[in-house]
Amino acid sequence: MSFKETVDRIKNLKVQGAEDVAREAVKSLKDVVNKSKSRNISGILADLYHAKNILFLTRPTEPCMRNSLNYVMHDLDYDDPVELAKVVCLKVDEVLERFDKNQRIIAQIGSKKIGNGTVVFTHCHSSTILEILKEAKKQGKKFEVHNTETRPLYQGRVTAREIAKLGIPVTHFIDAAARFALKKADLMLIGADAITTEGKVINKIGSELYAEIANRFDIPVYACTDSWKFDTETVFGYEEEIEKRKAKEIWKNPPKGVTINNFAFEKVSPGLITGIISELGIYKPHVFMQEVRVNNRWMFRKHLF
Ligand code: RUB
Repeated sequence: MSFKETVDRIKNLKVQGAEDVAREAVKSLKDVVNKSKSRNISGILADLYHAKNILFLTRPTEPCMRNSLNYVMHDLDYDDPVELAKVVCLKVDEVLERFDKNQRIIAQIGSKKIGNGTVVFTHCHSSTILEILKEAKKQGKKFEVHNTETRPLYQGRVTAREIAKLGIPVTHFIDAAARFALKKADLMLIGADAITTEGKVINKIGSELYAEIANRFDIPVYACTDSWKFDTETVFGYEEEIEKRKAKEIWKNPPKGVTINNFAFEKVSPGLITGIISELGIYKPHVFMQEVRVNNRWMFRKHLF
């Protein structure tokens, strides 16, 4: 797929979910480096940086994409253009393999929270949650899932379809019925798009509302995520931007005088989160952040920003 096609697919939400967005974005760097018309290192690097900046703007609330691109682009200190292209492609493959490996680890850890008879509540569509459910099913556990439709774009339908395909019983609720869905649940599992330095987890709009309800019913809330969702820029004062999408996703022709607010995500306060399940283990948000720092020192080099 060409770089331009990738940018369009991410912008037009043909690809969704933080990790899939990051995967596609990072893969497109291969296209950039292989098709670069520049003959020297500085020209190729300029093409790569230009591509990175375009990708950054496709979806503002996606630090996993930013971290993945930064990983490929850091320490590209080569004299030979052929060698540079080779290293970029190798690093892209490394990032993709890392995502696969980490999802398997998160699935192993997360599936331990699911037992026979557990009712899991989830919202939106997260590839990470799907891997956890798949793993629990593979282990022979008999459990069911409650999920919400996730207006306005109905990613919850994608989730329900995939869960049903796995042979796991799933009951689908409209968003406003989430209290009913949660009342009978034992566990709330959500994905994450971003985690800030204050330990806030940013996920699909509705996530904090449902976490508040879960807390009221004493239902544990776990955010399940690759550690690369951590937004290092928040350490240096940047306020994670919440993506605001087009009004027409909610209402095509609203009457004059009606303002529509279409925030795609919301911040879940750390106090509502029982734990963050990542490839590093299960930690409270503030401990998670320390673990991310220790395990990903390259991420915190200020020159990347
Ligand atoms: C998707 C969403 C998902 C996270 C995590 O929102 O909120 O829960 O991205 O997904 P959108 P994953 O559909 O707007 O991208 O676990 O696959 O990274």
